[in-house]
Amino acid sequence: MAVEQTLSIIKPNAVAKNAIGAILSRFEAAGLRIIAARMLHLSKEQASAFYAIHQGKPFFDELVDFMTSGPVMVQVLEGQDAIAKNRDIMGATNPAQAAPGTIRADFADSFTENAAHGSDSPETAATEIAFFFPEGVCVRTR
Ligand code: RTP
Ligand code: MG
Repeated sequence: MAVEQTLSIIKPNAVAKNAIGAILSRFEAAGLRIIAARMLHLSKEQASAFYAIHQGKPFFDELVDFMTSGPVMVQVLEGQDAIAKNRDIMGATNPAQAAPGTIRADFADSFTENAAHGSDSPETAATEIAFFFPEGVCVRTR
């Protein structure tokens, strides 16, 4: 296991439910540290660029519409095995298959409106962190 950084997004449906604190608490309780964070309302251009890998797929337009429907909370999580750990805490992409107690089981409304995003590899984590934090992330001081 290595110390990793991963990009996490609390999606618009979970922000609308007032669940930012509840979700961030789960990351912290699992030993992940929030080392950068910002809240923003994505433009169509930003959402399309962030999800460019899914361009052309049947769910793409719905995904972009959803991701631009309200503000999102974006954070960088750091810790041992952070990429896999975050995806475990989120649960399966399809909330119907998400294990009880996971973020998606508790806060998703549909396959598209599934409450959270997490990077899926060290390469995508680096790209996604740079997308939202081009100035870099702050360093732990204690
Ligand atoms: P994410 O990127 O958001 O962390 O989710 P993921 O890796 O678990 O899933 P991915 O395959 O990357 O899909 C990205 C997001 O697109 C929406 N989606 N909808 N209705 C559908 O069939 C469908 N498939 C994907 C979800 O919001 C998913 O998280
Ligand atoms: Mg993905």
